Amino acid sequence: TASERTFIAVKPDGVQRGLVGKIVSRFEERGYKLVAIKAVVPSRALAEEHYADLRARPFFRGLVEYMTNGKAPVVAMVWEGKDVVRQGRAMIGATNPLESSPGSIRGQYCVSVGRNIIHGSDSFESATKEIQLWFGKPGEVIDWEPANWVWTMA
Ligand code: YYY
Ligand code: MG
Repeated sequence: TASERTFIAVKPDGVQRGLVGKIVSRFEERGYKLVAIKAVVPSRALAEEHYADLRARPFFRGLVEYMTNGKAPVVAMVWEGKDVVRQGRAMIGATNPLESSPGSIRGQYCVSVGRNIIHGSDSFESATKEIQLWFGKPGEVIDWEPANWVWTMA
């Protein structure tokens, strides 16, 4: 599998609960490369576009409200490496934390589907769309080579 990129975001509940560092560490320690990161209170338009496929669901309004109300920012990131879209989803765990395996991020740190602390792109196509949406300005995603990359990627 060639190196690819995915969009990962710590949601406001994860930021409020002080879990940003632990989540970043998991991706770093696995061997992924951080190529973009920022704290942002998304506009309603951004949150609605991000979750556009869920527009008709009953929880949509509440989801957008909680993502955008500014009680804490979202920490938006782009991670790069082998199979990172699929591996990122596996590391995050099932949407409902009560179904997430205990070793996953949701399985370790949360219990409520409406406060499941983290987002990860569900496909290569979603990742491409989400990276453009959250980090669309030139220079926001940074190409760089970790000194130990060859030891991780060989
Ligand atoms: O990709 P993932 O976050 O695992 O789940 P989605 O089905 O894309 O739903 C996005 C988001 O919506 C989920 O992380 C929590 C929220 N949500 C909810 O509040 N209640 C549900 N029954 C399903 C999803
Ligand atoms: Mg999703």
